[in-house]
Amino acid sequence: MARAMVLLWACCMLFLATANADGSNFAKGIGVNWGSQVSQNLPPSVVVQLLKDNGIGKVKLFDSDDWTVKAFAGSGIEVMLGIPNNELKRLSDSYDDAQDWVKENVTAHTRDGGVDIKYVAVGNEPFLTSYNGTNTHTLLPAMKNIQKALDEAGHGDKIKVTTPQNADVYDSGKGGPSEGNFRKDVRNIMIDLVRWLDSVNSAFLVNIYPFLSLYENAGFPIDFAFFDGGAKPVKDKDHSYDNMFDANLDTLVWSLKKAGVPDLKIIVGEAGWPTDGNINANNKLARRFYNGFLKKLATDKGTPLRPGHMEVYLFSLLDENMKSIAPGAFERHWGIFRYDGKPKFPVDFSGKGDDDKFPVAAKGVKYVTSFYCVFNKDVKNMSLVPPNMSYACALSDCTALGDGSSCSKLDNITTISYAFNMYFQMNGQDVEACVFNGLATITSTNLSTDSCLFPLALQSAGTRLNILSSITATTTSVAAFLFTLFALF
Ligand SMILES: *[C@@H]1O[C@H](CO)[C@@H](O)[C@H](O)[C@H]1NC(C)=O
Ligand SMILES: *[C@@H]1O[C@H](CO)[C@@H](O)[C@H](O)[C@H]1NC(C)=O
Ligand SMILES: *[C@@H]1O[C@H](CO)[C@@H](O)[C@H](O)[C@H]1NC(C)=O
Ligand SMILES: *[C@@H]1O[C@H](CO)[C@@H](O)[C@H](O)[C@H]1NC(C)=O
Ligand SMILES: *[C@@H]1O[C@H](CO)[C@@H](O)[C@H](O)[C@H]1NC(C)=O
Ligand SMILES: CC(=O)N[C@H]1CO[C@H](CO)[C@@H](O)[C@@H]1O
Repeated sequence: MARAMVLLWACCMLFLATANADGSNFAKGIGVNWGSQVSQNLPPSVVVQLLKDNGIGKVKLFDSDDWTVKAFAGSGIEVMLGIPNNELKRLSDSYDDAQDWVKENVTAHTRDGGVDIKYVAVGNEPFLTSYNGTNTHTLLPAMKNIQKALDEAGHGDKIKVTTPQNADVYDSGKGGPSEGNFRKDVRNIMIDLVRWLDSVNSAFLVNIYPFLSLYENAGFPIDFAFFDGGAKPVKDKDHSYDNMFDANLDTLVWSLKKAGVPDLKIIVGEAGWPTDGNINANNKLARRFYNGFLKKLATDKGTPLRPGHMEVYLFSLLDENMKSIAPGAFERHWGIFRYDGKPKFPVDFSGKGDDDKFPVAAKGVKYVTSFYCVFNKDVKNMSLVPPNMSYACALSDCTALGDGSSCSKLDNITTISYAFNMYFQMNGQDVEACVFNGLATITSTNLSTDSCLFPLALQSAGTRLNILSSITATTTSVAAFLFTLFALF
């Protein structure tokens, strides 16, 4: 009997090994998030090719921008469309609007050979406590309206509505996953929501971040954030957890059980590791996270309570230099690839665990000319520097200058140049953006160091965001962040 078990086990392992023999099937099942809060976008056609070159088969978007979505037609890449939180009220109030949304953003793309859409993600982490309940009563009605409109347009069998939730919608208490339950202030609505998802055969989409647990808790055992052992296991009933991801996902499984939908499908909407803007955000730890995670996913081992294949969207494809940094400076550095589609560290998307393999870089990326905006060395009176640097950083991205970040070791003068240059590049090298009362000048000299990149702007046909309007929302946190920088002067 024991021998039979061993044989059976050996045969399964062999099967797994063959199934992943070339890795391409595994990578096809992997998804990535592609956000667009950037000063200049990579063209969608370049991104589609980047995904294909790396064998990645799924993408999750945060909106349904027509220019972006149509680039995926005929690509073989499955697309999850997004609806931003600020659309929830409109779509919950008006079924007509939901119908129009489906017509314009789904039906228009799904003709034969069109875009392969399987999910519409309604809202993005709409129940974060920081939203003060703004979306509590609009989310589910908006989801129902969109699903009904999908059904009536004949897409309902193939395309399902879901909603990406931050893992903070459930807590585990002290006793581990089995004490899991939805957060008190949203419990009733979450129960309605998951029962509805179950009734329409959709899935629960959850974002899980071991990095944030480490960032928020000084005492968090760092090895527990990764997948290569070394952490003291957490015991819970019959199970033992040696990594935070599994424990967190099983906390959700318990919460679903308690809500009466133990078998509701779970998809991981976001999981990843940032590379800059914090002492624990760097290429080395990101590489450790992704390689451990992808190897684990490729075994189809799952978690103790949800063994088997797991559908996952990595966060994120590219850095986003205009994301809000209210949660932390690392927010703009989640990309597996840099802003320009160059890989940052080795990642083996085939899940075979080849720890030295770099992903394929984006092809055909066009930069503006090789000019940089730097501090003007003729300036003797430094008193005007801090307010101008503050201005430059508030309206661009200086997150790489903070403590423990990639550009924190620059000398004082190069630090000023870094700030001026970011403002200049994020404004598409507009000469007006390199004046600063005569404190700055344009040069062709590249001041980058081994660890600190002075980026060049991308040539972009589609600068979709207005820098000024979107930055005002983050000025307070930028000011707090700059306060540290100005200790320099
Ligand atoms: C389709 O999606 C886009 C981008 O998310 C949005 O701006 C637009 O309002 C949507 N169309 C309709 C008719 O709602
Ligand atoms: C939530 O409430 C806090 C405190 O009252 C406030 O500072 C914050 O701006 C509110 N956030 C939103 C999104 O309304
Ligand atoms: C530097 O400039 C400031 C502001 O223009 C001025 O008040 C200050 O006197 C100047 N310092 C010197 C040494 O010139
Ligand atoms: C600037 O220098 C850095 C570091 O040496 C290098 O990686 C980067 O490609 C250079 N930029 C350009 C435009 O040559
Ligand atoms: C650079 O800043 C440090 C404080 O962080 C200060 O001690 C030093 O004098 C500054 N150097 C120059 C050249 O201003
Ligand atoms: C572009 C910019 O912010 N320039 C400022 C530089 O600092 C001086 C003194 O504070 C301001 O007058 C400029 O507006």
